[in-house]
Amino acid sequence: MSADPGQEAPLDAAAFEAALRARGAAYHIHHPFNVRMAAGEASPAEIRGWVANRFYYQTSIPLKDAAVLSNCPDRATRRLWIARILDHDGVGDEPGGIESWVRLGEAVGLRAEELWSHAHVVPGVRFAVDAYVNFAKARPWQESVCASLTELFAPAIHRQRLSTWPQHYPWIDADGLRYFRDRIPLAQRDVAHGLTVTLAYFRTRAEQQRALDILGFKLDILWSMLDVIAHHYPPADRPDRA
Ligand code: AHQ
Repeated sequence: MSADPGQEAPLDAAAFEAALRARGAAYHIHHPFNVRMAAGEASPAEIRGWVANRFYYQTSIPLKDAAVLSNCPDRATRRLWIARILDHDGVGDEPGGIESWVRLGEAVGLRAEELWSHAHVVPGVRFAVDAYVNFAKARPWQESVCASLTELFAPAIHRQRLSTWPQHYPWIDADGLRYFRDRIPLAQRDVAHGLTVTLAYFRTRAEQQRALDILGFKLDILWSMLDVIAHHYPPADRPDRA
């Protein structure tokens, strides 16, 4: 007779972390749009659509992280978390990741003002990204930290782009891929902090399930962004695809 689910013993730290990592099976590296992009089957229009829509996500990350800071009374955490904003917005002579994404946009044939206008952002992407920012505004800061743990799986997708794009998309200047290269160590640093917070905050089995559900929510955000991008930018060989 299994114990009452509400009375189940919590997972130990290793098992809890393993459960979080197992959610990687739903990461957007496995989305058909990304699989096609990594296989060299994306058209220039699809690549440009993806870059322009992801730019809305990238420029929203500092807003999301500022929302986390605004909910966090712990100075030591804020001193660590603020680096995430500076990594994207830049600081001093460092232009930051958003500028690198503008370089990526120019490398795929988009003008900087086109990116900043967000004119290409499709409604479903705006909806999904805004849901993430609003989650961070409304929920306890530890829940937003947990949501950021989709970056557990991000180094793999950045490495995939760095290894496949030059081969499949030689028309894209390699300098445009700088964001992917620079993000890998930053993602690893951020995930180390995020895991520490998450493993410490979600203690009971029910709380650990909440953490897994939060990660699932953020995985759905990334997955649904590719759903709507794929819908809006059908492959050149299937212009009729609904
Ligand atoms: O470039 C990305 C980034 O800066 C972040 C911050 C983090 C968060 O706070 O949710 N998530 C994230 C991600 C970035 N890039 C995505 C990609 O596919 O290039 C992956 C995404 C993530 O894994 O959550």
